[in-house]
Amino acid sequence: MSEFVPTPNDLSLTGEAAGLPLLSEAYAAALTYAVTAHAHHRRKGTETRRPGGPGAADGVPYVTHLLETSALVLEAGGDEEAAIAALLHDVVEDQGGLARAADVRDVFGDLVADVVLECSDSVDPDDKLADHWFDRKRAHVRHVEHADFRTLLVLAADKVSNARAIVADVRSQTHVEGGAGVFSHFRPYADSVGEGKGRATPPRSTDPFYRLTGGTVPAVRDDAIRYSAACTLWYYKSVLEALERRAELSRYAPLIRLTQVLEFAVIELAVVVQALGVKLKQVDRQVRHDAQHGWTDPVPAA
Ligand SMILES: [Mn+2]
Repeated sequence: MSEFVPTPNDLSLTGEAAGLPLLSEAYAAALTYAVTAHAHHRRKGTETRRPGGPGAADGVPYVTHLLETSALVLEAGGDEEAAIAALLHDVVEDQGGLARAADVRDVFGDLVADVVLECSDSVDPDDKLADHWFDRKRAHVRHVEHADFRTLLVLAADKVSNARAIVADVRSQTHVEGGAGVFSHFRPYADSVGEGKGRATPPRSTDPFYRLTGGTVPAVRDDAIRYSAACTLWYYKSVLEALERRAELSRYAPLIRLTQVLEFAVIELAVVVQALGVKLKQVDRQVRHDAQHGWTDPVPAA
C-alpha cells in the first residue's frame, strides 16, 4: 500500500495518466458517511415492505437514492466533488441541519459542503412545513438559473432518481386505484384535502391547477390525486426546462447528458400522470407561462 492518498484536487489534475485511482479515498469516505448518516432512513412509501432476507430491515434503505444519484453524476462525466456532493445531498436537510452542514464542511471541504448546502431545500424543517408548496418549488426552479455546474449535476441526477421512483411505484401498484395512491403521499395532495397535520397550506385561487381540486377544501379523493399528479409533473417539467436552458447556454457536456436522461424520465412520468386523467396540455401551458413570465406574473386560472 502506498502512503500517498490523493486528494480530490490531485485526482482531477492528474487522473488516470498518473496511475491514480479514478476515485479517491474521499469518495469511499463519503459512501461510508452517507450509509451511516442515513442508517435508519427509508425510502418514502416503502416502510411496510417485507424484509428481503435474514437480518434485513423493513423498507428500502434511503441510501439507494444517494447511490443512484451519485452514479448518475459519474456516468454523465461529473467530477469526484460533484459525485461526493451527490452522496451527501440530502444529509443536511434530512439528517441534522446546520450542525450536519458544519460537519460535512470539516470532513469534505468547502467545495463539497457548498454544493450540498445549495442542494438543501431547507436547513430548518419548520420552514419547509410553513412554506407554500408552489412558492418553494418555484424558488427551486429559479435556483437552477444561477446554480454552479456541480450543483446542477446533483439537482438533475436527484430529479432523475425521484422521477424514476415515482414511475416505478405507480407501475408496481396499478392493482390499487391504478397506482394513483402514490400521488397521495405528496404535499399538494395533503394541502388540497387539508390533511397536513396542521401544516396544510390550502391551494390559493392564483395557484396553477387550482380548479382541478374543484376549488373546494376538502376535495374529493380523485380530484386531489389529479391535482397532486399535475403539480408533480409541472414541477419536474419546470426543472427540466430550466436545466435545458443552462445546458444549451453552457454546452457543458455532463449537464447536456444528464439533462437528456432527465428528459426520458419526465416523459415516463408524463405517461403515468396522463393515465390518471390529467391533461398534459394544461400542464405544458403552465410550464410555458412560468418560463416566459419569469415567475413574477400572477398565474392565470387553469
Ligand atoms: Mn434527493
